[in-house]
Amino acid sequence: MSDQVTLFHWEPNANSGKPMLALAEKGVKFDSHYIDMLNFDQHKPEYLAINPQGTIPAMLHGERVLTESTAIMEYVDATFDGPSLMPDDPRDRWRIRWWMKFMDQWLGPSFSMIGWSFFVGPSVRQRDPKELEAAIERIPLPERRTAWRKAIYNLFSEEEIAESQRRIGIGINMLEEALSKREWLGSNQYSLADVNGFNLAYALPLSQPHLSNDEKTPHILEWLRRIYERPAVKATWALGRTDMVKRVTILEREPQA
Ligand SMILES: N[C@@H](CCC(=O)N[C@@H](CS)C(=O)NCC(=O)O)C(=O)O
Repeated sequence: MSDQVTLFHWEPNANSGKPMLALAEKGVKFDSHYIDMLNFDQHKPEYLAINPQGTIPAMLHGERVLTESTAIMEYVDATFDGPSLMPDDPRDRWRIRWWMKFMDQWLGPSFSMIGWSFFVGPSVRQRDPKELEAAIERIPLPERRTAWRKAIYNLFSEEEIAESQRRIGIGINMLEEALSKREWLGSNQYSLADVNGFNLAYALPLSQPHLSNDEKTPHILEWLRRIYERPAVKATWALGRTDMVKRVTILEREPQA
């Protein structure tokens, strides 16, 4: 089997950023294919031939096709040399998987709803309505079709947004508490939980300044800044193209006087 790694990804953010950063942390060279999500590249036949669900990311390793961002990260960590992103201790592994499940299933969708409502929708809304409708019709998964419709036509209800905000508030408190007990999120070493968490939370001080700031959540801020300083993060975020990911520079430390 060829060892070639190809990653189809959008911005280093949420789901795409997870395997991008895991590969960078392991020092794995990969062929990067930027899928412009705002141009609906993920629903074009050439990409559907790789992932018929029309979602990103997807990774090719030789002949293998891998989907699901968190599962791809675990594959990357287990397959390639380089620093381990999963400790050996079963309790640490449990905690890391606990956090990843919590983020992927419960907290992440709330961040996503806010992001789609404030960034994705407004980024495409002004395009030709007929083209947009045709683009929506081409989306393979009904739930993604619904998400696009809500984003484009601004149909997220006040209740939905309020519920997402509520969950983000709870998630921030949980992160702050966990990070006040140990240096990293899931164990005493930097792990997949931190990679996952950074992708979700890197812009918190900008997107939720009233809930996450140096006074209210000092441990979260220090954790984000420490991760931001890693060379793998710098290399990964340099692959971003939109203003959304440029927000990461909020984590730059103030120069010491
Ligand atoms: N559970 C999947 C979710 C993948 C997913 O929904 N990705 C979003 C981007 S963050 C996507 O592909 N959206 C494209 C679309 O909805 O058209 C994973 O973690 O890989």
